[in-house]
Amino acid sequence: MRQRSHRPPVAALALLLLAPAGLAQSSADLRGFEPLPLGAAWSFGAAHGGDPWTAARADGHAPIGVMGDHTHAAGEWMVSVRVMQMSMDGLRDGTKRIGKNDVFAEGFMVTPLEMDMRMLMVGGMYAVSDTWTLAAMVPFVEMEMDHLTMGGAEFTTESSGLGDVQVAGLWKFHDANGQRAHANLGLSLPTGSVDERDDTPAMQDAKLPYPMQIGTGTFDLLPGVTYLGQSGAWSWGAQGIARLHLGENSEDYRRGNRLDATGWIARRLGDFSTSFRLRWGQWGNIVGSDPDLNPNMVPTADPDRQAGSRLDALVGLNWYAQGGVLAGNRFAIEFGAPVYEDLDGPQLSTAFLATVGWQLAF
Ligand SMILES: [Cu+2]
Repeated sequence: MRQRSHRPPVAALALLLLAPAGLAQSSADLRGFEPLPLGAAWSFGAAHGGDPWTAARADGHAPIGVMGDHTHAAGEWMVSVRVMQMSMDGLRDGTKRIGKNDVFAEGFMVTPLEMDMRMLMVGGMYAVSDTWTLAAMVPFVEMEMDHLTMGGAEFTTESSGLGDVQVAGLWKFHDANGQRAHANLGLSLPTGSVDERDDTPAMQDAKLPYPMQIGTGTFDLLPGVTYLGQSGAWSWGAQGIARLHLGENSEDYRRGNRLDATGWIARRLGDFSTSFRLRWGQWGNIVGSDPDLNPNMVPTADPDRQAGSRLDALVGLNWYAQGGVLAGNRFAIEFGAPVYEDLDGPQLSTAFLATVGWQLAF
């Protein structure tokens, strides 16, 4: 059902700017088990005389699912590799679970059943100065979606290839008293395909619906802000990033803008650290439509059934090797699942998310 229009990008940007304030508030709730002066750290420039923020600890990088979370010292390089998996299973309309027969009852001939997305993300960072770090990320994406037709036949479609390459400038504008903040000025390039095809029972080499396309097909602005703090064995951070799609792609549409806001807290334990993170994402419907897709066939082909919002809870483990041949290498894993999901459905519901990664600065 199209019950609601999602918020416009202006509201998204306002939310983005409020994200760090929102974390500050939720952090106050954590003070019950926080033995360190976390609360005192929240006002920028507060003169509590803490040590400067440092990346040289296991929790000196954010949970591995967060991108563009830190800047580097002038002249420093970093390479990273991440493998991410997102699995969707079953259907939802609004916040309610629905069954496959509910999709057929709405007049669709086909319903999606489940979907897996895997991504290999290769990243590079270079700090041209202590305030400016440049970053690039190159994703390789692989997706598969299982379907059921009204007649009872199951089939799977697949797509894979180079995704949208991202470049970014990270501008550190605050660094004092164990706290840092930087602006994320990112740009996504339309290097990923928006013309993925596969065979379906209805048609050979059919255009795949929107969620199975690898790229956005548009240049996308990724403005954001990141805040980091450390005190004793604890660290925390928050990041808000919008994704604003510019223009229209070669298939006559552009994806709905999206906002991601996340906040985390981490505890250092020697060369290891553990983290807990919440991530809020919301995204709009597609503007325009791909003329090759029939929106009455399957909900994934309907430009007005793509919007949604989701809150994920994730736990992470980081290891920053300090000795031996692996000295300086970081290994990290993060795993999570939605705790809230509201979809302009019928849409596939997210079951879990996982990221495994390696990072090395030199
Ligand atoms: Cu880095």
